Amino acid sequence: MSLIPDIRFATTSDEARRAVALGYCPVECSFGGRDPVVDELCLDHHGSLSHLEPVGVRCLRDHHGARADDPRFVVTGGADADACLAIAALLAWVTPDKRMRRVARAVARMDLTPDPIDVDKLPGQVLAAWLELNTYMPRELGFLWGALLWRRIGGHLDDHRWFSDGAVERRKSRYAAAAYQLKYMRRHTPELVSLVGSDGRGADPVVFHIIYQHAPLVVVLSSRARRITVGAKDRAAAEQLLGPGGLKRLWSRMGPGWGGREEVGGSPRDHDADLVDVDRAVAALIELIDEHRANRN
Ligand SMILES: [Mn+2]
Repeated sequence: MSLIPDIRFATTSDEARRAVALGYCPVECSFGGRDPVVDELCLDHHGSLSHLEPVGVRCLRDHHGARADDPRFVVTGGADADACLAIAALLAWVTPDKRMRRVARAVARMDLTPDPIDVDKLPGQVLAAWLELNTYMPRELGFLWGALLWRRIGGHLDDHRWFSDGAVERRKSRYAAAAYQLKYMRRHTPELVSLVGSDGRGADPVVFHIIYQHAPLVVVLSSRARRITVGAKDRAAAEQLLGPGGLKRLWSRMGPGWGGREEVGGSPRDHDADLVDVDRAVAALIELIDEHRANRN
């Protein structure tokens, strides 16, 4: 017997803080440039907390079942694999065994850098299945669905064929769809392309995998998640094109809430990104490339 969680979606940090004061557990509640809203579990890894690991892997290891008796959460932004796994682990909806911990580490890696190869190597194709079956429904529904998916999939690591066969087939067709999306790719410089996909799944790791065969720097708008991801093929490529710090130079130029690592990151979680943001990121990258080139000469 388990309770249906009470998930609140906050659109401002004040709203999130009010929920926390009532006892709701904040999971990845970052708003723009301000410090993330956290409680004693400290479940964020953005802004001033970017030194911490992603939240899913920490909840499974350190806080398993911590909110099983009080299933109230406050969230914001998109319902990604990391945030939803954190909620599922806090509810003890997944078992913290060796294989699930391995899945959680892969979720963490994927949260920090798109890596489609790892997804396919995981036990039972569970992360691949989660990514295929997640809906990214808006607001609290997305998080509820995502956490339920982890519960269903995570509880069936031994008996996974019912979903993994379907997931593998869908992934294959997604590679084909991603290749097709290249016709929407715009080239800005020899090193930089952008992609605003037709079906709104632009930020699919599969897409990055394919794009890096064409250019080392990419700006992608996922209209489904309403977020921009800026990626470099690897850290060396980012620093060669943009200078020491790589894309960190871009985050500071784009303004509050933009952030990430040297080779990958993107737009604020609480902001619905659009084409204007894509153009701004592209313009800033071209400037940075030119500046770094001028400095070297
Ligand atoms: Mn995360």
